[in-house]
Amino acid sequence: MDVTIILNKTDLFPKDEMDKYAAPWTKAGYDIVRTSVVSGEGMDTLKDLLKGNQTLLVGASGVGKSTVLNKLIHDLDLDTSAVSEATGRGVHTTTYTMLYPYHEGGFVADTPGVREFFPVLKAEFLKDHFPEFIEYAEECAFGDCMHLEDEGCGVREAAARDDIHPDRYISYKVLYASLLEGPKRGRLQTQGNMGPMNPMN
Ligand SMILES: Nc1nc2c(ncn2[C@@H]2O[C@H](COP(=O)(O)OP(=O)(O)O)[C@@H](O)[C@H]2O)c(=O)[nH]1
Ligand SMILES: [Mg+2]
Ligand SMILES: [Zn+2]
Repeated sequence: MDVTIILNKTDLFPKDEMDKYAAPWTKAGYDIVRTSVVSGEGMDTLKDLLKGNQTLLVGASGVGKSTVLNKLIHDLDLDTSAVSEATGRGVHTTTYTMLYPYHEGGFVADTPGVREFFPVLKAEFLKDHFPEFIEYAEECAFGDCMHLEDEGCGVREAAARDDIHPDRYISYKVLYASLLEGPKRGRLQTQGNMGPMNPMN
């Protein structure tokens, strides 16, 4: 599965602000595409990404997922709505996940936005989802190092030297702690069926 990070609404922010915002993922080696439905920036790149692939668009409510798809796919007319002035957050306009055929080949799914992100996975496997940690993990004193506060942790040292973006290392530790704690009530309801097969149990 290939991951591309899309930074939409570039028309609303100065470039240096976007650069600063993107820095943790740029440094981690992710592909980043900057887009704007208003200026048209990045739309051709997005089309190339969709072509022939099965794509899932994921992101917070209000970031523009449905608007972007309306622009890219002929005759598509998904509902969109302005970010709430009262809360500054997106409104959950899209309420279900739906797969649309892309006219140049492939499929793309629009998804309801998320207000909170909670991966369903065991804490011990979280490190495998931070690809830039791998080369530094080889320097950890212990093979089963979880890259927390241990002495002799290559990942922790790399973050202290800025070889790993410190924000990514902080994200890792915050996510790790929340995975140990498990989902909070209320979050559970957004996770679908948390049956006995679920790794969180
Ligand atoms: N300025 C600007 N507004 C955008 C852009 N893309 C989407 N929007 C607006 O952002 C709001 C939320 O869009 P929507 O597609 O409903 O977001 P979704 O919840 O991610 O599907 C709408 O008012 C859109 O018109 C963009 O590139 N630039
Ligand atoms: Mg939507
Ligand atoms: Zn380590």
